[in-house]
Amino acid sequence: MTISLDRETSTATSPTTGPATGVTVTKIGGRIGARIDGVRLAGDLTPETVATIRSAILEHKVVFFRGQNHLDDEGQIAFAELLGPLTTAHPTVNTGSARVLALAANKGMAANSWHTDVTFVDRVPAFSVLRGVAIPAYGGTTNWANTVTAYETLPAPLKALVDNLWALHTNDYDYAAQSEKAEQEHDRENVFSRKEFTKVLFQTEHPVVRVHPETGERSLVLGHFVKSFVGLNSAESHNLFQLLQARVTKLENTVRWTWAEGDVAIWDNRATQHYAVADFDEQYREVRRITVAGDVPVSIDGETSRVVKGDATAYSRLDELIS
Ligand SMILES: O=C(O)CCC(=O)C(=O)O
Ligand SMILES: [Fe+2]
Repeated sequence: MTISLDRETSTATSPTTGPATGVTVTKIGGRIGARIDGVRLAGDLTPETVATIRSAILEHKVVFFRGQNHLDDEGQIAFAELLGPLTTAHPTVNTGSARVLALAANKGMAANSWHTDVTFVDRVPAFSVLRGVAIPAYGGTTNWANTVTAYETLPAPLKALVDNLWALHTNDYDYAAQSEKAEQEHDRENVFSRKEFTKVLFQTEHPVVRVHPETGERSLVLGHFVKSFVGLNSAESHNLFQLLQARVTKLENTVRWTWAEGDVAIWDNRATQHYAVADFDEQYREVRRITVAGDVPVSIDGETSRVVKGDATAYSRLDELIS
């Protein structure tokens, strides 16, 4: 297997070269996103290359690799394991593999609303590694938002409001409020159903502001799994959620990726939300996700998230985490 670490790279777009030779990290948005070139993703990357990739993810929140068409599920798993121990594919959904969540759709998809992955459990994943397997000729882009800059740019009164706020997250969230035809789409062949998604009920209270375990940055923990804010009624929760989410998803705070087959996106799930756009008509689209385990969020005051319902120990282990 060739690892093209010593490849010549262009400096035309002023990329910053990391300590790993030939690997370039090129920023693609003001607040979020970078493309990494000069790496052939695999399980045998050098520690320097892994460190360069990890620090690029932590800095830019989502990174993109083009041309990783050599990867199959095993290769994707072997690479993802370099970032830390993996979770199972999902706490409730099984798409035929212990580690791989295949998101396949030819009409709509489950991910066309803003979310952070799997926030309904206590141990929120650290990283998601997503590979483009079948990409439609148009549409089907994915957007990411930076939840650290969303927090940092809040005006002082809103910071004061969220600093002590907690939210209840659940996998039995309000689907109808997120998508006009969610039920129809979820019931289609190849798209996992709401019934499967909620076959075990999880509820967790997370601080709305968590302190990132690796960077120390504060980020907003919101997204579509939020059901309500602790101590607020549902109307108040709804209004406050809209206000805060609008801060997260403001376009200047996001980056949009147009996929090609063989692309890999990796995001820091502790510092982002994402949204896959369901605008590809009847075309087939398939992406596959491997998830790297993360720890239990900690508030500014040092309090950890509280499980209300459901046991996620089979999904993800808390020992052996790299961070
Ligand atoms: O389909 C996509 O682009 C993203 C799907 C998603 O939300 C995920 O992989 O976590
Ligand atoms: Fe997702």
